[in-house]
Amino acid sequence: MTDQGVREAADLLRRALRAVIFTGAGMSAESGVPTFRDALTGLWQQFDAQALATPQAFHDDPALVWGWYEWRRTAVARARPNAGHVAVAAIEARVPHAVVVTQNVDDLHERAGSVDPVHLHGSLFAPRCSACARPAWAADGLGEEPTDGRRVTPPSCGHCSAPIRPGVVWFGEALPEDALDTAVDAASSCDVLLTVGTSGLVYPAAEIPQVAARFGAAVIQVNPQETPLDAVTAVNLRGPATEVLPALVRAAWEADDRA
Ligand code: BJW
Ligand code: ZN
Repeated sequence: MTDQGVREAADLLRRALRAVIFTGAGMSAESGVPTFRDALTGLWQQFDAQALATPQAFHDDPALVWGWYEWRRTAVARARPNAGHVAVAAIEARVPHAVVVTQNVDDLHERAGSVDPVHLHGSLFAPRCSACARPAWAADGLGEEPTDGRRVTPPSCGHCSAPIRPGVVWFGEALPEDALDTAVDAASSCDVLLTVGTSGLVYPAAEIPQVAARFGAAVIQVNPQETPLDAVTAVNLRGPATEVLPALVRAAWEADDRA
């Protein structure tokens, strides 16, 4: 991250009437929530995505999949929003029309004060029936919370008795239509799209910054690593979210507040 890059990005944000803040797993990494594809620490380095994050996996071994997601849900419940989440909420509060679009299944944006973030890949906190799709959280209870990745038999739907499944989007599944429509609409009409902590490898979510660029928005990227989104990025801020985002907020607005 360079001072000039931060100043350029801050100018773009300060002038924006409409902004999209598009986030991925790197946003929550410094809260202790692992990313998927980082070398060494990424979930897909340690766990087999095909055996855990597909409809077939849940069909074949519901207790393995449910137990793994309960372990992750418990870990997220113990995590706290970081300074990056707080800065995102501050940007959202400053830009007249701002929307947070996240691929994350945690609730750290909400807990940092973001208003109604769009969850493209669902939520760890919204389980539903695998057959009739009725929400299951309050109605069916969840039993004990495991502290590791052991197998846990999922609860049964109070309405049709089918197993309850995690409310996340697995590989090969369609994204929630409302969420994707809202994200595409916002991306196609924004002045600035700020992408934070995503590898930009998973579709259709990775199209969101590309749509914004195609419709003339300036794309700002916050990521310590290069990504395929570099191709559509106007300002690249290479660094961790907890350092770059607060610096961006300070440069965009806090100097004005002191004047
Ligand atoms: C930091 C940082 C710090 C680290 N600060 N940054 C071939 C080509 C194109 C597409 C396909 C293909 N083969 C299959 C597909 C489709 C597939 C796909 O895209 N696969 C690709 C992997 C190739 N997509 C799907 O299947 C989607 N559905 C679909 O296409 O449906 C079609 C359909 C239509 C109609 C009817 C039916 C079907 C669904 C995708 C669902 C993705 N689900 C997951 C799991 C969610 C549940 C769970 O949590 O378990 O979503 S996979 C995982 O990846 C998760 C994430 O949301 C998603 C994106 O990952 P993200 O957030 O980018 O994380 P990482 O780890 O990849 O990157 C982290 C970044 O952070 C890195 O860049 C770091 O450098 C950075 N970082 N520390 C800032 N401190
Ligand atoms: Zn049901």
